[in-house]
Amino acid sequence: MRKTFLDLGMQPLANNFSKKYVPASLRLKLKFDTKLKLAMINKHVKKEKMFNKSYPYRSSKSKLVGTLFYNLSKKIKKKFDPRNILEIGCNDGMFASNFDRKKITCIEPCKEVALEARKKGLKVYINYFDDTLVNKLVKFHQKFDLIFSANTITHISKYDNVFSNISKILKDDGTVIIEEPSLLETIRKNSYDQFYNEHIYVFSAIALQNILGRNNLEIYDIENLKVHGGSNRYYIKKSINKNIKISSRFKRNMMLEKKYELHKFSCYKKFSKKVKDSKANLIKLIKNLKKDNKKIIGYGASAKAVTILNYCNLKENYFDYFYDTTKQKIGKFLPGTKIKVVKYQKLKNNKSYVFLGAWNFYKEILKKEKFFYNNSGNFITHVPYPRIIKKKGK
Ligand code: JHZ
Repeated sequence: MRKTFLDLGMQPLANNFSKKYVPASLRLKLKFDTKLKLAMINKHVKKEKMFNKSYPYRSSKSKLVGTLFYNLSKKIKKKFDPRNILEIGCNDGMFASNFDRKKITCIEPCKEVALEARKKGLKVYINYFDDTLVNKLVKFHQKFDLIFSANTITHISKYDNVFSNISKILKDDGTVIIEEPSLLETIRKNSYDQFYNEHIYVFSAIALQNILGRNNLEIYDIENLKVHGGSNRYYIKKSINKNIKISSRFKRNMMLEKKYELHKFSCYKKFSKKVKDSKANLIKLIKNLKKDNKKIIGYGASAKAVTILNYCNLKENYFDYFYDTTKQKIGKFLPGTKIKVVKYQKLKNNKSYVFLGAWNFYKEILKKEKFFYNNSGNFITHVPYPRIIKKKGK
């Protein structure tokens, strides 16, 4: 049974940046699957509508992501020494380019992004990860020692199909490493903006283990990452592989999730109440600033920011523009609004208020914007509750 716990109102496709105003047209609700203990959105948009040649997101826009990928690649080489690796959803090749090109095969359905990865000398299948491709992979590559995927699996609607296909192309003693937003962190931070049309689920370790179990796979270890607002890196093996023990770190994570009652519907009801309060408080904060004739701009036209602005109905009446470094977003409207994305410039005007659309890169941004911050510039965030971030001693 799937029970609704939150209504995010009318939402657009969060990455549909366009020169033409496109109103929000998706009624997005959040549901809890009581059998799998899975939190998910109610509507699944066709993949071709979301992930196509105009997809704007580039993982290489964040230095932090680059560093994490580099460090992980070093660990993989040392610990697993894989003969062959498959990356599902390689984006512009930021992770894969840390490896010997002969050893890694990538999949990326968004053509323009995939071509950028190919320019880095990578072998990239411009395809969705589906049955046809998996059969082709089995035929041409045999099976893989290591399969990696970051922020991709939650974007694919048929979870059983994904994992049964992964199981098909993984060697019996192979490892799967996936990184996805953490539901526990989403709830702790009240970052409801982790749910949008692309994030069909936000996994708890509990829910993911339930799905994997149906597909002859299991999590054996976990790392909690700060990136993307709080993610988990799951280490997965085949259930028949008894040579690897389940780590105590993973057991502790499961216990913590149970303590927070992520397996119970009541937890989501409480979350929903907190989200509604957050919405009311953010609206109040922004409206008060506007009443005082303050200029408000956004920093980072993220999919998450799109979700917040549409949920709170805070649009062009409140924000002058959003800064972003992504070429593919500049000159276009933030989906569902008439707010323009403009080319990023270092923050100088400390009279304006800056809403952190990329709140998850707060530390990286603060370093970049030292001048603004040190000279009484004001950042606004909604995480973990709506507020103006004050510099210590200000
Ligand atoms: P960012 C995307 O979500 C989409 P988004 C996707 N669905 C997903 O799962 C996650 O990524 C992983 C800009 N920026 O990364 C770049 C600056 O302008 O939080 C981005 O447009 N200056 C695949 O879109 C945006 O902000 C900066 O200094 O929510 C951040 O988007 C920095 C650090 C970022 O992901």
